[in-house]
Amino acid sequence: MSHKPTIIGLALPNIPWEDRPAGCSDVLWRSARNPILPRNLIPSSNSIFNSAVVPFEGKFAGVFRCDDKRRNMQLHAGRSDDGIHWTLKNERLEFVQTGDEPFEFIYGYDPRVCWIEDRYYVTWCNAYGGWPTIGVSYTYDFETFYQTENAFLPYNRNGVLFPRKVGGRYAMLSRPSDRGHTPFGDIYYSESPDMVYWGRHREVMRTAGGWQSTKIGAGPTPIETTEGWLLIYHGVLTSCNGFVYSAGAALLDLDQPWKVIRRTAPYLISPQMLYECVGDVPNVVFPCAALTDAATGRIALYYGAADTVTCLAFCQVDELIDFINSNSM
Ligand code: BMA
Repeated sequence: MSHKPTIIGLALPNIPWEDRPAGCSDVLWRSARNPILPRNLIPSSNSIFNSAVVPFEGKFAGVFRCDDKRRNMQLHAGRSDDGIHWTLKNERLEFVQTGDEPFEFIYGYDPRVCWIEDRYYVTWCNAYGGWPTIGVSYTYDFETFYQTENAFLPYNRNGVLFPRKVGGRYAMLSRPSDRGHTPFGDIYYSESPDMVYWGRHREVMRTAGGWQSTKIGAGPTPIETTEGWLLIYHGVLTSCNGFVYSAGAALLDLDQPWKVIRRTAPYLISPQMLYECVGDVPNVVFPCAALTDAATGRIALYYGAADTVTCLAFCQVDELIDFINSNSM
């Protein structure tokens, strides 16, 4: 490659950051402060994980998956000055209904937050009549959240928006699934002219060997780079002790994101630290958000660990893209 791959986007000088520890040769390295959100940060929470954060008014805001002490899956809004220390509302997020048929909130989990044009969109796994599909809402201030139409019919999970229109239309990745703990799953691409009607569905990628052999699902909002959309995604292996959730990365074509340029054969991160291996669901790393600084190429990746706590890891975009190129399937 003749030039250094870079992020196409805004600078974020206050991105949370720690240099790669001495002696570490991994392309993605964990924060020494993990887990950054403990499971009991707010009185109502049993666990806080698989959560999404974005830059907001010079600081940070986010939507967090907090399972409550009844073990119901809830979404909570949060704020932070530095992306590390968070203040979460103890009460779950309530949606203002915008449609003619108000949606009852039954459960919500695995939120993603994505700035598009003039607002922050929140997508999540939303129960419609009790079955999972992709909920859609938007907010301007992380105080009031307006719920719109679900993107798809049940059963679907891991709905992840692109941060700008592609070919003149909004774009979303998702993972059609089933009513249970889905033992299959591939990543698909869909387009919408208006964020209500979704179609022109395209297959992006299927399961592959090893860590990504049972199912795969998009993670954070795709990151626009000079080499394509950088997609960090989770992959699941079925071991004799159950599912193991790891994460890898792919590069998707900028104009036709359903076309995979390359994708990693090895994982970038798998459950290895105690807080990833021990918790309510052992052996899970589940990325849902990434902060990026286009000026330095720094990426801060937020991921849930063991369905219990929220963690942070770091990488440099040029090193990650070199890794994808030299470890491609
Ligand atoms: C998936 C989702 C995730 C969770 C994972 C492991 O189906 O429910 O929220 O992290 O299972 O339990």
